[in-house]
Amino acid sequence: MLSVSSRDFLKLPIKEFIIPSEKVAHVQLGNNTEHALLVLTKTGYSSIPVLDMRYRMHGMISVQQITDEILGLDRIEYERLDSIKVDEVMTRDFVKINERDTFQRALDLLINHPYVCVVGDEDTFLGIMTRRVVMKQLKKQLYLSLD
Ligand code: 2BA
Repeated sequence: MLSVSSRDFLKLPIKEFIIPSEKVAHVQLGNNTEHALLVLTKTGYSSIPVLDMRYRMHGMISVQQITDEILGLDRIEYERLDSIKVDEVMTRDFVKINERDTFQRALDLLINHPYVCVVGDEDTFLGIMTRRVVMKQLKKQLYLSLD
């Protein structure tokens, strides 16, 4: 049974748990997939957001999507990377969340997604909410409830 404080906790706005945009690795629309693969490999993340020059959110791109795109019959065709744009490969079907949304909404979404993008007006990218952050907060809350 949830304690009252846990119920209140679930209703908290996500604002204070967001990883802010300036700390999130991203690529831009129009970048080629060679650049995207470089950013993904250097940062170690498997998927990152795709933004435009005005920092609006357009999609997400992953290592898996890129390698899938250049998979030939019996080899990976790396030489094609510079001619394929991020826009051609990224997924536009992504989950977004508002900074006024509750922790509970983020928790529900993060069951099926490793991270969700937080957007403001006109899809302006504000940052991400990740499973790791949610797990850390849940752990804190659980330990508090045991005291
Ligand atoms: P993944 O890249 O698949 O990473 C899965 C988990 O592995 C991460 O979970 C984190 O715990 C760890 N991890 C991976 N690369 C890391 C790194 N360079 N530094 C520290 N830890 C790393 P979460 O932290 O919950 O992140 C979930 C997903 O959110 C990541 O999935 C990634 O797609 C995205 N992400 C997280 N932080 C990001 C950032 N600063 N920039 C861009 N994307 C980020």
